[in-house]
Amino acid sequence: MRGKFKFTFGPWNIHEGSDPFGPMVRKSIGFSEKMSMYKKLGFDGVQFHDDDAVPDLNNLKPDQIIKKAGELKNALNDHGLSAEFVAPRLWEDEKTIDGGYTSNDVKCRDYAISRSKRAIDIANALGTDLLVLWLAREGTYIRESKDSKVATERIVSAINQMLEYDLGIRVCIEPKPNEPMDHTYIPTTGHAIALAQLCIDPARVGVNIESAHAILAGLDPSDEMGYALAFNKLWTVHLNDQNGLKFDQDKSFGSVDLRRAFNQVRILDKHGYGNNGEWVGLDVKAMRTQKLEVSTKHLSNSRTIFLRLLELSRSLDETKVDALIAARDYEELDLLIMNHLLG
Ligand code: XUL
Ligand code: MN
Repeated sequence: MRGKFKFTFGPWNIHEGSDPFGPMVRKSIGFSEKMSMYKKLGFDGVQFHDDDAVPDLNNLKPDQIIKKAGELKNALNDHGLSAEFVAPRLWEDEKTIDGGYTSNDVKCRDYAISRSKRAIDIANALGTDLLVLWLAREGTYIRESKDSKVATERIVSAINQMLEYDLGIRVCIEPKPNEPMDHTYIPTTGHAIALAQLCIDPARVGVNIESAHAILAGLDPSDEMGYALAFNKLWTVHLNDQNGLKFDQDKSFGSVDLRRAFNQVRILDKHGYGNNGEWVGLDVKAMRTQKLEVSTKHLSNSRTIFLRLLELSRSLDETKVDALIAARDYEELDLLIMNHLLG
């Protein structure tokens, strides 16, 4: 079965270019202007952090949050766009300095859970059943500051409270091994899928695999995807690229390692990704050097590369591949793939 591909990105993927060492270099673009850019760039869906959808939500009551999210839903409809997921942003507030669900302070843990419930309310108002958890600060700078068994149990308990709060919500963990933390508790797809088994309804806990995060863990993103597909748990992806073990770069898809990108497209297509409504999400950032007028090219380029790699994947002579596998001639298979990629 072939895949079916439609694309999303988040408003944070059109950004001002600030980094830890320097300020913004491009002016901010408001969300309503961004909304009008999606279709032109070839995208049909929007990924949201809770406060991308409802700014200043900490100062609003739950019913006010739902009302504002409802207004946003109407605006999305006007643009012909869907909401793919909502992710509680549990890494900026002062109450999440030491983590959200794994914070050592019970008041901060309660805040993280209540904020996650607000994110679920927003997801419902926006018409999506997907909640993404990037567990940004659920880890440590020094091992002694938290107990990893207790932390794991606290993440499970938090997810259980979300599953109980809304019997229709699906929770999608986005693993990442480090940054901002030295080590996080759910660094890989395997950790996330195993964690799902500890939850009260494992069938409603899946993964969002980000290419760069897998690479930062020293793993191959396409193998991570295949693993999640074997568990029917690949519910979304964050495609991008990453040049080795350093800060999370969110480079355009395929821009570092075309073959690695090809293999991600190939595994998704071979196993019918998208036929159950899954989206191809991008999590890419424009280079800081990019001028404002051309600061969305990383998005359209990533989509273009995905589609070009899809053509290559579909035009690969699978009979030859099978014959070389049967002959165990992987050197020739290597050359076949490289020649195919070189065109
Ligand atoms: C962080 C990251 C986040 C999530 C969304 O590395 O990838 O942008 O994807 O919360
Ligand atoms: Mn991501």
